[in-house]
Amino acid sequence: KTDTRPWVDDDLQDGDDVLEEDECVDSQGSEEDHPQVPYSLQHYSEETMLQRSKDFYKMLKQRRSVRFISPEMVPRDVIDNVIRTAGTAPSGAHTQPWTFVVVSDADLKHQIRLIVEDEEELNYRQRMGEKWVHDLAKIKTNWVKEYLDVAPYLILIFKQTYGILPNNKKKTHYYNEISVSISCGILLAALQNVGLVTVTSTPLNCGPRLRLLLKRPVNEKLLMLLPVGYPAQDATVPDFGRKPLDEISVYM
Ligand code: IYR
Repeated sequence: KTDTRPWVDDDLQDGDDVLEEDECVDSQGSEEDHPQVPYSLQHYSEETMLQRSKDFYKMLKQRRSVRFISPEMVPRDVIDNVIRTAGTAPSGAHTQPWTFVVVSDADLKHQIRLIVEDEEELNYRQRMGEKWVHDLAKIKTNWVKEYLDVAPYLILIFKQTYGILPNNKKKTHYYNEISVSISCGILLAALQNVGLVTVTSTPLNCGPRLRLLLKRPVNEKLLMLLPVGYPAQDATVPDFGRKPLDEISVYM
């Protein structure tokens, strides 16, 4: 399978977007449509670079997965800008294969909660197995997801496994999973930048039901579900540290 589609990464199990033999896949755009244009970027002094690298690190090292979210409303314009920022991510052949579904409606949030808790209970009790559940003990997480009702926004990120061209033919979305994953990483940084919290959840087996609930087309698969808001007053997180530089890097 991967012989003919080398952009599919086996490790990511990103091969479920197989196109049937008889389904036409058109090529897309050409160099003429996108001529090269000049590009330049601010060239900071080394001192400024050092300061900026420290400041950015300081901001992002405060990011934690927070499961206790305040119901306080968050300005919609902020969420818009965070998603715009996520949409700047690089993507395979610039296909931008992402859809961000933002849910604030209480009723819809509750329906999402019912689906997630229904599947997660099965995950914890049956699908995940003893070892996995044991490994999660330190995070003190279970299938009860109160934050799905409480958080002012739920952002559900879908990867478009292929696109639809104006002529109705399928457009190949190269590396769609890693492209959308990078976009999610940028989204997490953008949330941190404005003082909002989330927890990266990838609800096992919930994708199809949530896709139908949210009326998303069949080419879209749920990659991540992020509850977004301010941290609750009494929020807590596990007392985790992070690996030091010399454990995560090798310079040669
Ligand atoms: N998706 C489940 C279980 C879970 C799995 C891992 I790996 C985590 O780091 C945390 C939770 C849940 O959200 O509860």
